Amino acid sequence: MTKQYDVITLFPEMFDAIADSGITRRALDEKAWALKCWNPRDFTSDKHRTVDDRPFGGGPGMVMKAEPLNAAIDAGIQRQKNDGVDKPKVVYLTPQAKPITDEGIRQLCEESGLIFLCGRYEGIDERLIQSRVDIEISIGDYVLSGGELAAMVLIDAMVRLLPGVLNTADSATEDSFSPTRGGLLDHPHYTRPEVWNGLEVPQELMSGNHAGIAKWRKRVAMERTLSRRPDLLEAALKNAVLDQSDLKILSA
Ligand code: 6GU
Repeated sequence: MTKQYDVITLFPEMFDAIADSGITRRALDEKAWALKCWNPRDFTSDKHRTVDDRPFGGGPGMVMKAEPLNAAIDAGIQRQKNDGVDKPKVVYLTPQAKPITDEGIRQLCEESGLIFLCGRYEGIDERLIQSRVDIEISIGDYVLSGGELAAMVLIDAMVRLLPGVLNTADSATEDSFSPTRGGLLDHPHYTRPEVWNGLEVPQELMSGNHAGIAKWRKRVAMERTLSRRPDLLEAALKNAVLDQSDLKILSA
């Protein structure tokens, strides 16, 4: 069924980036997912529509006030209820969390509905997080100006895994990190012309020998993983998705 995603954000127009282009747009048209943004500014009651205030204890920057976010979350939960999602989890995007992995994306993808809470400024009043947030997620060890890009990263990564979103030709089962690829990085890709800028396509790919091509791709994927992400190769061996006979391909 249609995945329901609501987003609490001061910048709803940023989400046009995933709603209006590419695979995520097509999947939205096909109702693989639905998106509704809520602006906490629309849940204020003062003349200036204030969403932030100075931090208790002093210090630089501003903090997002709890109440406008609280009311916006309620609106998202109510909308999901109307569309058949009973208790959507609230996800807070923050660099103060554990960075998500492919496995985390696949778990999140199982939820029928999610509410993404995007912070700006120095952060959000901790009591709102304590009271309303179920999951905190980071997308890596660097700091973004707000949670919006991180929420879009998560939504993009999830939507492409939904059944029927990618055609068989560009199936997600062959992506880097996919468990069906044994936790290896993807192999390189080539298309016409056969020679470009003086560079030839590897002969193995031109042979028409499907077993030979598969073997070449696996070897190059393993070499790439060894040189760029030895940590992934080690994990693949530990999880027994690769074994010593696979390693022999590397030295061959
Ligand atoms: Cl989820 N939010 C922000 N603001 N910065 C980040 C992040 C999230 N993940 C990595 N950096």
